[in-house]
Amino acid sequence: MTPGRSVCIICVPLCLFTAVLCEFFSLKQQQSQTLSGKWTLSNANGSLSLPAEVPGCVHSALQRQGHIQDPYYRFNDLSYRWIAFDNWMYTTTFTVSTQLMSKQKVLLIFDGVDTVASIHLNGIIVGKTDNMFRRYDFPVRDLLRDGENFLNVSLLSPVLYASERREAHSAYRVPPECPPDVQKGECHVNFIRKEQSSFSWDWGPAFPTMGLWKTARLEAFDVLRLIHVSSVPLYNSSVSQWRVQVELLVDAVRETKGQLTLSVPDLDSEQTFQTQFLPGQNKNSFTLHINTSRDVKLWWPSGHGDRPSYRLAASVFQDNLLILTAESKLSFRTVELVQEPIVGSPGLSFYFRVNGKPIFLKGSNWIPAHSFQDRVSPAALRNLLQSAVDANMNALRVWGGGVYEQDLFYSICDEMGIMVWQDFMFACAMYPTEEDFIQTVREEVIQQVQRLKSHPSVILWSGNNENEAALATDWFNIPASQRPVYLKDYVTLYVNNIRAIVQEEDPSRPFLVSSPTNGAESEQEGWVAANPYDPLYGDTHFYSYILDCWDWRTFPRTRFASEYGFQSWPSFSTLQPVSIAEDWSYNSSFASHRQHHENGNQQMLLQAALHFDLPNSTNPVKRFTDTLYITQVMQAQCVKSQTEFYRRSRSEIVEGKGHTMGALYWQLNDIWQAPSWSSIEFGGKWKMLHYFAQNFFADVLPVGFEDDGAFFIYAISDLSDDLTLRAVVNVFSWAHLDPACTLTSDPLQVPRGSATPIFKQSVSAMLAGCDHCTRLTCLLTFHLEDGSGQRGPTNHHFLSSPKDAQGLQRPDIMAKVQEDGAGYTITLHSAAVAAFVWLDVGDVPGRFSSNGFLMVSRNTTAVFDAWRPTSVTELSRSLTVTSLRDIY
Ligand code: BMA
Repeated sequence: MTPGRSVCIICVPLCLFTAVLCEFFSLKQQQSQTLSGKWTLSNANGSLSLPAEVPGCVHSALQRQGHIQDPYYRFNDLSYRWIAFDNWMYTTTFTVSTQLMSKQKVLLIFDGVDTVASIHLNGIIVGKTDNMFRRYDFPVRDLLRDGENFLNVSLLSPVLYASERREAHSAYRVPPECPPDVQKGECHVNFIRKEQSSFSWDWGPAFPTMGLWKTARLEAFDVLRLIHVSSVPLYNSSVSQWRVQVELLVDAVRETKGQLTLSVPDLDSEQTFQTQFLPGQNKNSFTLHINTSRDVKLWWPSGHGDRPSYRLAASVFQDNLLILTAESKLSFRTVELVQEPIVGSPGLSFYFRVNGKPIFLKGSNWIPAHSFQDRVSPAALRNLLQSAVDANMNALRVWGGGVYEQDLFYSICDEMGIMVWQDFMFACAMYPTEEDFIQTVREEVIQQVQRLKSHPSVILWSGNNENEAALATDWFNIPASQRPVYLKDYVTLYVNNIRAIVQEEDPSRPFLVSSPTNGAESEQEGWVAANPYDPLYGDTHFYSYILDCWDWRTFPRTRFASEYGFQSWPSFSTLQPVSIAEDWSYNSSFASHRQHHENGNQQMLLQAALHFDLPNSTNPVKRFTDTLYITQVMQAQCVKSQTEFYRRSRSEIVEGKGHTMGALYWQLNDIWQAPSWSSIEFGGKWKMLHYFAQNFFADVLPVGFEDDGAFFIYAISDLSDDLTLRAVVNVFSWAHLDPACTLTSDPLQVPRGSATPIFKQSVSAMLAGCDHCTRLTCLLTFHLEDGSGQRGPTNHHFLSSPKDAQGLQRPDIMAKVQEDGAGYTITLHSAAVAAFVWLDVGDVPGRFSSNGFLMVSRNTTAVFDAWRPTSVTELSRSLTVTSLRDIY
């Protein structure tokens, strides 16, 4: 029995189990005082002075106080450019208790300063900041006084700062200097450690924010302060045992010896360690061995099992007194990134094995949910992540041009089983490597890895977005003679610093230097491969807006597709609050202002026109809304065809290529109301693509395609058990609502985790067997079934472009909304085959059970899940139904 236990025999067990008592112990020696809340904000010449919230930013404060309109309204991003060219000061006053003042050490802590600031307390400088991704703490005990204390944070214009840093870097340029004109952005963002997309991106506006974007507080203590506790489980397969690497980050005022007990009560595991906390040495690591006769329950990604967690408790005693307690949530899982030779193929595999099981990653890429992070509500965050899992995604890549997301993001991913591919925040650029830049990045990386490494959802660290590709394929016209300079900088930053830190801080998960990369092969080639897009190695990003997206031959048969996509416009109800009538045309200056990708608006129509008739209504607003609709149809169908190609390439090697094990399309969410690659609009409304994703990411899915005159179906299964399935194909005529004929395959075993060819017929033979069917008059639907009925969704295959189809009629769909126990049911009655049937209830927030579907029966229903109270009357009034034949 430990001495601490004998004295504190009642308190200790209680303390371990109740938050309240734990606080009691820490309160005795540690005091915290929030400095969040109302501050005053003023600009450089004092012409503006206003109340401002902390956490928050200058733009949000200006809007809340009525100094500016909604920054997202129309062209306001241009009108409000001045904000980020000014310097701003946040000030507050506060008093502190004598109790707090009497502590040995008092720290002023900022969890996030955006970005370049000098901080003064009672007129004396306490420190400077230059990195929005770091937490800062400054000792202030001797500067505090009785009565009022004055604290101010002076922020430099991030735009001017970035440009000064660029000027100072005179030896060679660090491209790109500026974003493309079409982005209407600011320059030199790579010189400032700040959300890179805040200076504009090809889907987002330039709002270079400034502010205290996370909480601020004072922390006072006499002996020790716990900064952070993390726990990383590691599995030793040779002895089938787990151990947990526990790290206590502790700030010690003086050398403090004690006895630490670590325990995981539900696994009967407990160990005691002698500890010695030293000033200036925060990190204290311990290994707890899990010796239990009980099964350690594993954390699994969504679709593959449960997500149990355990409670890890830590307590430190000194001279019979409890001096520190901490708790951490602990989930057990292993993750490996497998890069090994494949039989019958040159190159290397590239897939994730979680708990020993190869897992196909299905999902998309995450960008910041708002230009102003203070406006990302917990509810909005949860809604987006729920939308991801509800579309059968199991993975998201937190892309390197945004922010390391807030804690809640990762907690929700832990809970929902969303695997996170975590980039470090560097994107599409070269970066400087001066000593102070490297130092601030080092601190950023240490802090972020320490913060996030306990989350089982995080499965990979990745150094940057596309910077290997930018160097390898010379995006920035770097003269050959200067290339070694940039290569050296690249290796310095991502390999010698970031990679080295991650390997030191977190041995539990793989690290990739870039995305796309050839992984192990890139390393062989000195970290920058000749062709980082090589489909035989690593991951790829692939975009083509010109090639026909219905033709799977245009897609790279990659090992892992971490980015691909097509743009579309959001719906009218999303655009309406930020626009006026004169903006509602595809050729308006508003429509081109919101498009940040060169020729994006034309590309969407050109791609759509390959297969669809374009809107031609004489009513300008209808023509505009029909155009928004057709861009969504195009995007949904393109991403479907590409994703299905990747999923069916899972088990095959064709000409050395294949074994694809991931499909993460670009991009999940939007930052504002504008055209983009997203499947979810700003505000949470699902685009047609997101409804399609529900199907194309389903665990069991039939994928149909044509090759050399034959129609094939592959049965895809992500399940853990083998299935016996057969494929059923229905041939429909565009002109009739009843199937023209039906074909069925023999039952076949579909192994777990596979893509198995299950059906093959020559198209001409299929059509010949079906009355009056030609490629132009008929289309196919198909599904899989076993003895118990249909497995997975019904899919479709067009035998010609719908624009060439013969017999497609106006369906005159009638819709009726009813309320019942399940919510609001919409019953549709159609007079004809209808494609891409789209239900829209305008600005009533919520989503349908399915949407954008093909109607080959007279009647169908969809359920609307409303996100706020509504009524049959409101929904009936708001509901519009559009299908392909209604727009021309
Ligand atoms: C990718 C991304 C982003 C970009 C997207 C669409 O390469 O990494 O930089 O927004 O393409 O162009």
